[in-house]
Amino acid sequence: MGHPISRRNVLKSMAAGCLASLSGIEPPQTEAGHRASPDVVAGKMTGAAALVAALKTEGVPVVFGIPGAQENELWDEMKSQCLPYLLVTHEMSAAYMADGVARSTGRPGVITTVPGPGVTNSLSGLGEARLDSVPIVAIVGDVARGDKYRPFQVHELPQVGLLQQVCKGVFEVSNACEIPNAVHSAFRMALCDEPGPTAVVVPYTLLIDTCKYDCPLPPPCDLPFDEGAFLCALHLLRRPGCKVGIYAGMGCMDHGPALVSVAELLQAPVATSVSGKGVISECHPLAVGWGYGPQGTCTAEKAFKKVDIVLAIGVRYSEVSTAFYSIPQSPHIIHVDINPANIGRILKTEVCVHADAGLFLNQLLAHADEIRRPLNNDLIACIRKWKCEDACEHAKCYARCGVDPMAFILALRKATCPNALVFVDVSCSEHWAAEAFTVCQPRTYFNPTDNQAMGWSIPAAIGAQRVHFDRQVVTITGDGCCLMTAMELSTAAREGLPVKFFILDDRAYHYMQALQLKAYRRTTATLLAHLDYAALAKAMGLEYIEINGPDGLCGGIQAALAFAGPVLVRVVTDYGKRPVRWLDATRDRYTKELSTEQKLRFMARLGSRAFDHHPNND
Ligand SMILES: Cc1ncc(C[n+]2csc(CCOP(=O)(O)OP(=O)(O)O)c2C)c(N)n1
Ligand SMILES: [Mg+2]
Repeated sequence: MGHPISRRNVLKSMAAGCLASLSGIEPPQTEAGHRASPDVVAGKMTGAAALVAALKTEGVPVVFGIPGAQENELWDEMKSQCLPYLLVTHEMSAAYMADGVARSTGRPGVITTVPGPGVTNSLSGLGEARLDSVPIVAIVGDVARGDKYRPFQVHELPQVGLLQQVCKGVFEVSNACEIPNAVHSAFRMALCDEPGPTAVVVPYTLLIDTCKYDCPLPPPCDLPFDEGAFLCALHLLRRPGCKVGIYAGMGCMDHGPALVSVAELLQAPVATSVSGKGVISECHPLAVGWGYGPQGTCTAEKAFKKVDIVLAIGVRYSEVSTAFYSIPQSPHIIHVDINPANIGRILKTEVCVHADAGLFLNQLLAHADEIRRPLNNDLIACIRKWKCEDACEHAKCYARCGVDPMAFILALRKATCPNALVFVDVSCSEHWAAEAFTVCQPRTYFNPTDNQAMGWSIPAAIGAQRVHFDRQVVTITGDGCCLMTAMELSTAAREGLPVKFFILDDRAYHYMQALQLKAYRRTTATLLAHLDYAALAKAMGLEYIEINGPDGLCGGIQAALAFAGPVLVRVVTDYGKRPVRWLDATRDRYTKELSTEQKLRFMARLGSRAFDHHPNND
């Protein structure tokens, strides 16, 4: 699948003289007459030119955002220096797009916003990146500060203070000469230790100031490795007869081969967090799927019941990943993470190792002979059997009319390439997909896990498609989520980005209904508009396909994937009474923590509504 070059894009490129750089000719000079060499910002130029040159030295593939009065100098300079940009419809989406770039490449995604509403609009996306450890760099314009400051300027909010609430670090520039180093610092901080979002705040007046620069790229950051704690972990893992289970998270994403070798050495089942899906192929005989408690796959839960030591690497035991902390306490836990603040916070942990996951795994491999276990054919046979049982469970149909969501998830997996990029939104389907969508390659399965920002998948998929022109990119999005970011469909159409947007339409927030019905025996504020999706697709400029029931399921998916451009696919969905393991586990744990008085009040309320045959729903 080639990236379509639209006439508009060609004109845009010609205007910028970009065709020359596309064809391998030297990059053009900036207006100040200076070249941005690959790893240094050098020479006399404006603050805007230096900012763009710094972004180029960082290898930024594209910047997402919306221009504004304070940012026009920057946008003009991006065009002059052929730094690709992508106009969005809302800054929240810009941050989600940058998130899609970052998760799929491992490099920071970049946005630029105006001060005030541009900043506040972007906060949901930056917040998701913060809680999910995703590197994003936000280049934020500010009103005039310092001696240029005047009261009552437009967009004069406390940008720095707002951003500090969700970013790992905010770099406030007070002199144009500081701009490239501020950008480099923001990139380093976004990537180093536990990744996350950072921001560079530049008063607009500095973009037109001129300075003489000589700012080389700083060296990559050091990786932590606590040797003493590693030796304690090694000591525990050497214990003869001890059965180990590995729980691997996003921190292992770029260390898959080492992780697999360690798992094979230890003959350890490997469970992942949701954001860790793909660190080991889920087809590997030792891979047991996501989670290892009552919330994850049944296979993982069963496999980890036999485990004495859990080796948790590059993973957090967050509320979402543990289903309200319902994950069981194992006899021994070794917890390895690049961020010491993540280690041993939720479960009783015997060995806390502050280390980079890759360094830790490679050190274990250097001690292979000390930890090697004999091939455990019994375990491998059990895992195979449990996976078959899970597959039988997933194949059950709960839908009475329309498409069963699990049937859709399984059919989508079957029809897509192993390296397809799959963006799963905050809907009931996220839990079914976490269990049943088999992921075989790293950085191919994405879900906004710990901020659970609805609507994330549509922009995130667009962002990823922008930097992976030749990959299949699909979303699994609920109709409620779609309503949050649907305007961005027009961006995909405008840019010719061939994302396949699968919208599971049940005309409701099923997730909320599932929660509310059990607790209140009625639903409140869960019914959605009956949208004309064909008209929506037409208005946005997308191809449209409708899948009404099981008969059209495979054909509809294949037709969408075969289409060269972006497609909106309405999947008429019936959730029926399909259970959600994650919800059940969360509910059980939550209920256990209620006081007796609270439990009695809940029971009394349920009892009083038990005989109400016409509940006051919605
Ligand atoms: C921004 C935001 N608002 C509200 C919520 C709470 N919430 C979580 S899932 C959900 C409903 C999702 O609806 P839909 O996309 O239709 O998926 P379905 O539940 O039907 O599977 C809501 C309201 C949230 N996570 N994020
Ligand atoms: Mg819905």
